[in-house]
Amino acid sequence: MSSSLFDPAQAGDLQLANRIVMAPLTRNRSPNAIPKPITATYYAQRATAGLLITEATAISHQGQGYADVPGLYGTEQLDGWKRVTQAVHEAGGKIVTQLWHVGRVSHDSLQPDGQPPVAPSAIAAKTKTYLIDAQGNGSFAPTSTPRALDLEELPGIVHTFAAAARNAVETCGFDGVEIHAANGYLLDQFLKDGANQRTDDYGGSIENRARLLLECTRAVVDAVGGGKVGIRLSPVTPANDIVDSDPQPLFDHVVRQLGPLGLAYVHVIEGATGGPREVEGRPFDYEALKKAYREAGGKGAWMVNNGYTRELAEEAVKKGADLVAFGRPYIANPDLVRRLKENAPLNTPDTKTFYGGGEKGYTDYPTLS
Ligand code: 8OZ
Repeated sequence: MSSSLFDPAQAGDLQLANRIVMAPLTRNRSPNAIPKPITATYYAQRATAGLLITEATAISHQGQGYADVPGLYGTEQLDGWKRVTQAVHEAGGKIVTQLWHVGRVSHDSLQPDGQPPVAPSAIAAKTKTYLIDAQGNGSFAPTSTPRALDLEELPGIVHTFAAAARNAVETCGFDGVEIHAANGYLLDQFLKDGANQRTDDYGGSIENRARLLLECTRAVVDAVGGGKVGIRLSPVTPANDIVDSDPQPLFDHVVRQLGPLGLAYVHVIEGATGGPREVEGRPFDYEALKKAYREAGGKGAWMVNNGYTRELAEEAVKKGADLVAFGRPYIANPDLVRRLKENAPLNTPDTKTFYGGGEKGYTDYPTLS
């Protein structure tokens, strides 16, 4: 018998009550990178999801690329996250945090000592970041030109991913972590030849471009155990000005290497993040990707994401997806699981309150009575 969206599922060590996942969603409500009590309320309100994935969370100050996003380093930041995991667990939910290094998608003003952001190569992304001024007004600004990381700096990046994972699980009480290797951020920049023009062991061939991602993933697995680790990939998204000339063999290689690591799940953004599920000029075979992962011994849950409706999600699960992540619907519908189950109408998210602000558009969306 095929499964339904509302059936329980296993993802590595994580036993999930259903197959509906809250996708990571950046909300810019954590000044000084510290999650506030209201953030605990926000996630706890959504705890009926099979799994909550937090908004992307910087593994270090250097890994930060937007105003008021949270971090996974420093006592106050970790204390803030402890409040969140406690609230979610009290509400009966499961929560992992997303480990984030933005690479070049940042601004000098957000970096330690106002230095340029770091990247595989000194190529600026034609994209914008989000800044908040001293008066609290938010605005979008072009990202700064990065400097290329020295070869000697890369072990430090690997170490920082692992340290953040340990902080997340051991100190904050998260059920696991998700490595953000999507959407044109640092690990995706190393993967794709539009951003990586290195001539050392981390550039050129597919094996070389995948090296940093795989080293970081293995280090995170060593730190917290593979059954608590997921990874997010976006083979063809144009988000943050990222492109690869030949993504299929690149990502087939990546998942083949991930296969033996015993991961909890692989989270795949199909198409353009938050946009069309097909990207013109960038065809991709996601079934082949899944097959490559399974053939390499990958037993993790296969999580799909991007523009899923109730109908599309049910169909995906029938066809063998294990988990379906919902983004925007989760902003506006804390009780999304119930609404999908009852086929009830969904609240419409207010785009003006996506990034920054307080309770409005965050913790004040109504549930069904
Ligand atoms: C929207 C705004 C800022 C960041 C991503 C972390 O695309 C993000 C993000 C999304 O993965």
